[in-house]
Amino acid sequence: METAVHLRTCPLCEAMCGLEVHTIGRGPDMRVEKIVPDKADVWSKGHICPKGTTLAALHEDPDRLRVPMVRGADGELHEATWEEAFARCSELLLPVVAEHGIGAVTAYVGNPLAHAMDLSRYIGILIGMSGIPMIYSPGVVDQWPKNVGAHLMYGGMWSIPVPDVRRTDLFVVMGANPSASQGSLLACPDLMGEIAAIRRRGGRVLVVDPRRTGTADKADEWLPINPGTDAALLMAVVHVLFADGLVDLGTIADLVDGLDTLHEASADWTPERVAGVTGVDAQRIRDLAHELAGTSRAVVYGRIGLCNQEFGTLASWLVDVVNILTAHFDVEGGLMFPRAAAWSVSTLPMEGLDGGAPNFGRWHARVRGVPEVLGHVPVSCLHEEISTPGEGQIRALITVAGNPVLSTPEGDRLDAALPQLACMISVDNWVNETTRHADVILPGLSALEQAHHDDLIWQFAVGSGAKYSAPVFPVDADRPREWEILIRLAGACLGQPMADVDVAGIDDGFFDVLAMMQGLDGPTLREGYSEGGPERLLDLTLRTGPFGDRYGTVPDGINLQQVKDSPHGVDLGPMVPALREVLKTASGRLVLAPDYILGDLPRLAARLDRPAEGLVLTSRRHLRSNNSWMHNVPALMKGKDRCTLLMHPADAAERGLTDAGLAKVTSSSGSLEVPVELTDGIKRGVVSLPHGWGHDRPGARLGVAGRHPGVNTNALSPGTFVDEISNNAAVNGFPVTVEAV
Ligand SMILES: Nc1nc2c(c(=O)[nH]1)N[C@H]1C(S)=C(S)[C@@H](COP(=O)(O)OP(=O)(O)OC[C@H]3O[C@@H](n4cnc5c(=O)[nH]c(N)nc54)[C@H](O)[C@@H]3O)O[C@H]1N2
Ligand SMILES: Nc1nc2c(c(=O)[nH]1)N[C@H]1C(S)=C(S)[C@@H](COP(=O)(O)OP(=O)(O)OC[C@H]3O[C@@H](n4cnc5c(=O)[nH]c(N)nc54)[C@H](O)[C@@H]3O)O[C@H]1N2
Ligand code: SF4
Ligand SMILES: [Mo]
Repeated sequence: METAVHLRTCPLCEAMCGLEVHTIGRGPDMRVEKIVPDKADVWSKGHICPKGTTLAALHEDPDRLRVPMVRGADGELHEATWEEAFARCSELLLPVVAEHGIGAVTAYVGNPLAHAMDLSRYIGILIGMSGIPMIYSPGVVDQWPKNVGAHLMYGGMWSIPVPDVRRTDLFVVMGANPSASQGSLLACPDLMGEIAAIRRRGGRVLVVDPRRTGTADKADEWLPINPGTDAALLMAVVHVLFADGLVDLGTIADLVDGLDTLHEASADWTPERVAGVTGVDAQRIRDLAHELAGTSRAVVYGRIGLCNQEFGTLASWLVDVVNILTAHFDVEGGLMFPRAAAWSVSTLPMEGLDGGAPNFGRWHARVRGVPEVLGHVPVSCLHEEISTPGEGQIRALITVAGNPVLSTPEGDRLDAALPQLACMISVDNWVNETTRHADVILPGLSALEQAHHDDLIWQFAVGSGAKYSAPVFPVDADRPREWEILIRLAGACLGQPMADVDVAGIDDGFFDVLAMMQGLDGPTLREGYSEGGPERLLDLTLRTGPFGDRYGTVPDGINLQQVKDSPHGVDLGPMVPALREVLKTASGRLVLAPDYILGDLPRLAARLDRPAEGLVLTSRRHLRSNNSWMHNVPALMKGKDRCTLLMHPADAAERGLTDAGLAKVTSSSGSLEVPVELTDGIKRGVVSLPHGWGHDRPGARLGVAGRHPGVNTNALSPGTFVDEISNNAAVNGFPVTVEAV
């Protein structure tokens, strides 16, 4: 039997691990024998997690869609040809646009697109060219506070600095659990290995989290904190830094505006004032400020626990502020700006937004009336926009790689609203809890059928590099690729039947626009390519990126062919100071204390006096899950039930609850029943549920997941409980009652 080894980068999370995919057989009989780490991968050097080996299972999953699905007269989804599927999309979408205008159409674009070769690059066309006035995304159940901070402080919503973990000696992790997530807005293979290495070289690692996570278990110290109070803690750290004369801006002092404003704003935020609400001792807060200021290489890192909470923007902004005030910004071992080899079309500046200016509220959500922030309103507005009649009602929805019924607040209400749409088209590989409502599902390819080179993820990587993976399995040449599907959908939004859309022409135009942004002539450059599509864009963005050959004018620069010739990847070195190039604010300076963010301090101050709320719910992740979509992989579902309510034994005893007993959890939005798991590794007053479960809906086709359904925590998440200045959902820290069933 013929055997082969294919080198691939795993597209499932930010670690970007190099894999060896061993196949046997050839042609249509070829199958994967095993997947093992690629020890020679220049980036991951042999790191892997249990998800990486399941790419074959995902490819072979009998539930994965290989052909489009179209809803028939019987109300069921049936397999269809691509011609039939495109025709049905046109038949449903065109009349909506013709009768109600493009304002009646919206899209929800989900997380996997950030990791996908085609989708990450061509989503720009669906969003930019279709005329759809606004889209929804889990960005506001994720990192929008960071985007707001970056926009206001550095002048670019995607200019997000990351901790230089490989060269730091004090790593303070707030609201992140890399032992499960493998890092987020922090691409670094084997983060837990880096944490061990910090400790081996005599450094310290601190974890600030309501839960003693797998990361806290491997750290020097776990600092339990009450959910939603990190901003108060960090304001007190800032207070101490000023009060005790510890402020040092280091190498960037000449670039920072707003120091005095911040000093003034932090004047009454003493550790004693916040100790009660945070649950962190005042002396511990003082010591933390001194430790940070006194360690030459130190860094504070905040992630989803700091974003998905009531004061997400303040907390995320303060993480950067504390690093800036302690000379741990734009220097080795501190918070630094990555330099991706290929620039990402997804990070292009948004039309109508000036970096550094809080020009939000350019429009408001029709039903809830909330102002947009960086183009987004809370994703929980979507169900109201569908179900509330009137001018501007949403009648057509396109979902791309998303499962908002499980992944977004008030998912249940969205579930109930989706059948009211006149047209729902999903670009997705499974019939999941959301896409089961679609009129047409247009599937993409499995990871092993596509080429791969990360796009967004390198923008958050602790080092620069490039890694290209060729497809393992061949695919019929005439099978529409996802990039083509997105172009056709954009055309349909403009009133053209999907089959008639000039895919190549639009693709050429897209290339030309991107080339023009680099001061290059697209039509001339295109003569050098035999075909269009994502690889041509990748080559353009690599060649015009910071390490590129600029089409021959930079002698040692890189291009896609060179990357392809290096199957284990190209290492382009660690992060280097870059603030001066990154800053795109109107003043050209770093805005330390944006008025827009400071304006939220009174809301935080009011929080200090709010009485304790019984129990509050938080979220968590598990290494063998990936948001809502990998519970159909048998190997990942082995072992005990993971969808449990973590609870402190003393809180349970007060309510007559026992380990493994069933509890009823109720919030202002909903109620569900779930088994309890007792642990002393959670702060009293806090309970924790994982998200991405609730696979028991009729019509979904996820055989394995359906046998381990779990419950949907987002049925409990109140849609209006948000970080008000970013519109980001606060899925952590809302009150719930828990009682024995
Ligand atoms: N309570 C709570 N809720 C949360 C979070 C939390 O911490 N707590 N986290 C939030 C975060 S950070 C995120 S990012 C969101 C995620 O929310 P979503 O972005 O909605 O992602 P998923 O729920 O994982 O759904 C991903 C979908 O993509 C499909 N898919 C997978 N690969 C491909 C592909 O290659 N092509 C196509 N076309 N489709 C594909 C899968 O079938 C699945 O339907 O969840 C958020 N929800
Ligand atoms: N295995 C796996 N990996 C993933 C994903 C997955 O679902 N599974 N999802 C991917 C995605 S889309 C993302 S965005 C990343 C997220 O990656 P991370 O940010 O590392 O997310 P989590 O692992 O959920 O860790 C968040 C932590 O925040 C804590 N927390 C909750 N509320 C608060 C609070 O108010 N304050 C503080 N200080 N902490 C709080 C929680 O207890 C939890 O331990 O992971 C990515 N990687
Ligand atoms: S950590 Fe796991 S899921 Fe993430 S890239 Fe590596 S193998 Fe894939
Ligand atoms: Mo995410």
